[in-house]
Amino acid sequence: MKLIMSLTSPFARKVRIVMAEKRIEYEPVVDIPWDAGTHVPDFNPLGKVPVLVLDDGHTLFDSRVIVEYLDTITPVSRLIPEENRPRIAVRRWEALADGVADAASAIFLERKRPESQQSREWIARQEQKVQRGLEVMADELGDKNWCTGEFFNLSDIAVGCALGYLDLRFPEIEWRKAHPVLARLADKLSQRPPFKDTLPPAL
Ligand code: GSF
Repeated sequence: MKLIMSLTSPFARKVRIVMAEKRIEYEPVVDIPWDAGTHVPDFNPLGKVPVLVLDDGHTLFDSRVIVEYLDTITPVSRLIPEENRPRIAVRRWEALADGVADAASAIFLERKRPESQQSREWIARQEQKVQRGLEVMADELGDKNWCTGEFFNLSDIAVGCALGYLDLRFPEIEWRKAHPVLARLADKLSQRPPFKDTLPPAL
């Protein structure tokens, strides 16, 4: 199996952590979607990473579909509950975390444009999504050990990747100070080897 990825993508990191937690072997293929010679569109018409390329050539995207597939191919470390209500709760956490990462990624992209072409309104709109998302994450985590309660699962991986992406791209957003419960979770996650081994390279 090949994972087409970038070292900074929070969505690719989520997949890489799932693979490590479930002991799934894969070949990483770094391909930056914005590079002139990228081959990402040949594997994903949406031109986004991550993309999982199976041994028979079949491709899977986006990261949510990839992690759902990975959780089904081996019983090692189940990360998505099978029962309906707990499963939906985990997927909703993943949607919230991925949405924060999406909004942060949109700000990062907008800031790559020439200053005169950047939309203040657009950036402000995305910043509000990030802030509201962080508030809801902190509120719903509360003093629980993990996002959905007593067990570590995909929701914690998704939240950890979104928070790590904010650290990478927006150190000025002091989410640890604003939300100590998120800082506690992030510190616990950062001790896990899959998180240590996928830390984005310091820019
Ligand atoms: C989002 C992937 C994505 O935005 C998923 O896999 O969950 N819903 C998708 N990837 C970015 C890189 S990064 O911000 O993670 C990407 O590949 N952008 C290239 C582009 O052309 O937007």
